[in-house]
Amino acid sequence: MPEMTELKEAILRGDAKTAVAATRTLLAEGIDPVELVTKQMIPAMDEVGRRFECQDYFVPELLLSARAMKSALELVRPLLIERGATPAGRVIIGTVKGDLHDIGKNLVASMLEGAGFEVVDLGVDVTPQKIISEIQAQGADLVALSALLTTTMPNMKTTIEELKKAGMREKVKVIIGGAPVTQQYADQIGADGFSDNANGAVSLARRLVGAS
Ligand code: B12
Repeated sequence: MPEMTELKEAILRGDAKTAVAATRTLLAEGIDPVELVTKQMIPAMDEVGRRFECQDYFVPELLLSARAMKSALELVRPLLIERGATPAGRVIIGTVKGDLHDIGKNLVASMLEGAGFEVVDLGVDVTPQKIISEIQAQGADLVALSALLTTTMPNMKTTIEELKKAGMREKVKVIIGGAPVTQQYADQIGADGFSDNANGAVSLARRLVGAS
């Protein structure tokens, strides 16, 4: 049986094959999928970020680690979703315009699905117009925005402003997150909530749509 740390190390090395094999075995051994994500996968990506900051890692290493993380997450995702019960509300989620980071957003989406929300994932580089069109087409209770770059964070503010202009701000709650985002920033731009992790995103969403 692989050690839990084998998964973390495989992500750090950007070794998708080993990351997938270790995840598969650990899940078969009955390890809690949430524990795999929070104790191995996220800390691995945190360490990748630290190495990038110290210039031990460069963009190619980031890409390889991100690919390993995503491959492993694909196996965990259905298990997180399985936990869902009755529909708790409809969430539109996306990474804001200009930003291509989607690992955290995908994790939040899976956890929300696991908590029984119907999730519409608009992907990355999402314009306010795309969100507005989706609300017009199908409606939503909540909009969840992710940003990982300080340069794209302002697009969260723009999205909220565009929702106001479209007369939709009162109809949906908006929650935000991503590594550089803070509660202070959420307050500043008039978001309804912020969380720095996927579990917190679920509690927040439940509270805001009255599903808890
Ligand atoms: C992987 C990665 C990449 C990958 C992304 C792959 C992918 N498909 O996502 C690639 C290689 C493509 C990439 C590219 C770039 N990156 Co990059 N990247 C990272 C890295 C190492 C990890 C991010 C990650 O996946 N973390 C793991 C997840 C699980 O954590 P998370 O995203 O924070 O999400 C959690 C919470 O924040 C929260 N959350 C997230 N979203 C939401 C949403 C809601 C609503 C809520 C409530 C909560 C929530 O819950 C999540 C789960 O716990 C970070 C470093 C870091 N420590 O963040 C740098 C980092 C974000 N990148 C950085 C940079 C500079 C870049 C590039 C500009 C590099 C370049 N020179 O090209 C490009 C930009 C591309 C673009 N336009 O977006 C910088 C940003 C610096 C800044 N101040 O803005 C960072 C911080 C690295 C660094 N220390 O310098 N990157």
